[in-house]
Amino acid sequence: MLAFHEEVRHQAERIWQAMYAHPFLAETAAGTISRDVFARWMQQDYLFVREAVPFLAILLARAPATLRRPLGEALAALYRELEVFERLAREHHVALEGIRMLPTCHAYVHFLLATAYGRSFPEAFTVLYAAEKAYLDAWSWVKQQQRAVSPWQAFIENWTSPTFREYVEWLGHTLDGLAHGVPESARAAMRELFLLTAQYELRFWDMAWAGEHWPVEMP
Ligand code: MP5
Repeated sequence: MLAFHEEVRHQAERIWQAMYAHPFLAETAAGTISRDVFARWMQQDYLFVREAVPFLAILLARAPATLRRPLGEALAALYRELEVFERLAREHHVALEGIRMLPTCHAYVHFLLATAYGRSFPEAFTVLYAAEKAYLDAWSWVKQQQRAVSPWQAFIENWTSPTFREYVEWLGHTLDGLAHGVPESARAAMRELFLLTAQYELRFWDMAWAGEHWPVEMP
């Protein structure tokens, strides 16, 4: 029998395959991705990670006492990650200030915050697991495929480090425990949220790759 974290990942198989087939990841691995496309991802992901701070902080405040310390450490890791963005942005002359969220980034971030505030803790935790698992797998795929060091290597290393992998494994096992303690109706809600998060992950690569616009340009 599959553990719950394996079951949710398994039901999202088609989304994962679409992610692995995404040109953004293929071109990042091949080293052919254009600077402008990569810069767009970087700007939007910087905004995403900045808002992941309140998302995680709300989860931490609602967490059972045993989960507070590891979630607190994850929160501190977000600030180290923001520093990686800031360093690479300086090195590559990418602006991180004065950037507005594109529609997908905006929707995804608000989906995170809405689940953290409005859904049960196990449901919100599922969203955290899905987002982290998607990044671990996407960047691990890039790392496996790459044949030469990338100018963006620090990002590849960030989400493929043994520490990050262990964190995602811990999230998966913790999710199993949470799923065990709730009724089937809540597990169904968790499965649905995993899928939705995975869909947003895929959309995020689309947004970075193709660009996106609000319907009417804003001042
Ligand atoms: C993550 C991320 C990983 N940075 N961006 C997206 C769109 N999804 C997932 O989260 P973290 O907090 O950077 O590890």
